[in-house]
Amino acid sequence: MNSLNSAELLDLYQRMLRIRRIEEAIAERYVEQQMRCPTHLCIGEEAIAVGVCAHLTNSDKVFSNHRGHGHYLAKGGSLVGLIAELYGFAEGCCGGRGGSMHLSDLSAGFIASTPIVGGTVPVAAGYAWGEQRRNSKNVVVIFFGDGCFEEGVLHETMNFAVLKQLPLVMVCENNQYSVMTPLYERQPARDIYPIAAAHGLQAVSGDGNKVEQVYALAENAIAAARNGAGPQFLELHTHRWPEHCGPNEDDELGYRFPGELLAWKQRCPLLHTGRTLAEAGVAAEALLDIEQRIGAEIAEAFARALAGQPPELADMERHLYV
Ligand SMILES: Cc1ncc(C[n+]2csc(CCOP(=O)(O)OP(=O)(O)O)c2C)c(N)n1
Ligand SMILES: [Mg+2]
Repeated sequence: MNSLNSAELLDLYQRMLRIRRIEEAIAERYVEQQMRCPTHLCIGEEAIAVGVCAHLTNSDKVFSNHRGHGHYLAKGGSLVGLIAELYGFAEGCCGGRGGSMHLSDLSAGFIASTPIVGGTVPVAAGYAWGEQRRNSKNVVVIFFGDGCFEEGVLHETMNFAVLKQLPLVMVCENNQYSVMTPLYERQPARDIYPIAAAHGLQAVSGDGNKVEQVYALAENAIAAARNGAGPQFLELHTHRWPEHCGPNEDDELGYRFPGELLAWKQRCPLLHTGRTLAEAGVAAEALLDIEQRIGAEIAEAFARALAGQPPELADMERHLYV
């Protein structure tokens, strides 16, 4: 179980399960057509957000992309703030103006997510430069996908981050797909992380569905970035279960190999960690108890969020620069 004891692993399990159940609840409610923003769920990929963010303090910073709910929750973002944001209510973390793909919660150190692929990457590097210039010891983490690795700005950012030895941890969630196009139709057959290493980042890869592996790799990377060793790169292999955008599964569309989704479901991060916990002697009741507490928390969060209101028309020009 690496350096994690059962209590620590149980805590990571609880965090992953919470994200899974929240995403499932969003999917269930999404079909009611009251959440009017495009929504990219991270079901199947929870271990990465949790294993990385477990090492971050409140003053460390996270940037994310279109698939950001898990990153936001793992960094300590408000659940009611997230749900209200999806409904477009003023109580949302962005005042109901952002929706699923534009989350921000400065009090949680979750600076921004945006759906422009690669859009937050240079901003995260700029933020890391600011932290460095302030001698803050804070680390900035940027989450992005394998598709984002094809954006020129990602490579410009890696170059600059190495030049300045920024306290930046770049986390590539390699789920093998950009929308419906598989990696092998977009990139030559090779790993991604050696290209980051060629830019001069310290780069490693691992199984993004094994939270203990993510935790161990992230522990090293975050400590190194914090201690002035320069930017770090993690390529973590995983798979998204639902359709690219929306609440459903889409395996019938046939862009995955037959059986591919099923094979990834058998590699479910929760199943894996649940098994490890059982082997370590953690009682099934402990997991059931967690399940019940999460269920109650989500029900209450939806009730609180749904009591919200859309932003006032009179506030329309607030938060604008000009
Ligand atoms: C610059 C840009 N190009 C294209 C798109 C359309 N788009 C939205 S998400 C996405 C897939 C990104 O894939 P990846 O980075 O691997 O993230 P994943 O969805 O797999 O988590 C694309 C192409 C976009 N939003 N921005
Ligand atoms: Mg992808």
